[in-house]
Amino acid sequence: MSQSSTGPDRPRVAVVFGSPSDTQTMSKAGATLERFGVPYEQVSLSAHRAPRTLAEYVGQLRARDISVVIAGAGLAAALPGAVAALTTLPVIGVPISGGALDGMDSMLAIAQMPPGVPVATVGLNNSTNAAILAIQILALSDPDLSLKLAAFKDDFEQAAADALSAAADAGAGARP
Ligand code: C2R
Repeated sequence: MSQSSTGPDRPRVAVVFGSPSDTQTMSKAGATLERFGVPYEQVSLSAHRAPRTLAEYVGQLRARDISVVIAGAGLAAALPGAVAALTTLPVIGVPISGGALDGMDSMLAIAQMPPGVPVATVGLNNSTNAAILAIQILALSDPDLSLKLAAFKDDFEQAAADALSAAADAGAGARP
């Protein structure tokens, strides 16, 4: 298990992934959490390879005031489901591409959880969306984060409006 966390504040989100080889894909979650000023920790820990260590780690999350777990894994991705089996915290799963089936295996393994043990599954390699969803969950009881999310969504509207008016200007300029 390798573990790191950001800054002096207590982490609110745990970003867990099955192998150090997943680090690059999962780093977008960390970058997004940092952008919103959400402290997090990052842990490489496999359910298949180290089940007892995983159980011990997950068992302590709630007492450590972690609120959401983001879990990424490729291939026969047991990790997100195993985390969800071990905690009542919300778990967001990130399927990771690679291997003979290029992520179809991990996508189905993470999404197709049995009733009673949900894992909120985002798109293949989309750890950015996992972080946004984690932030949306935290924002339910954090007005500052809620404001930051509203500004983030407004940026999309502004970019679309800017693109529309640029296209209209270019069209007007092209007329004879
Ligand atoms: P290695 O590169 O370490 O061989 O891992 C990892 O998430 C990674 O994408 C290859 C792939 O195996 C995945 N893995 C899992 C689990 N442990 C490792 N899906 C697990 O416990 O679910």
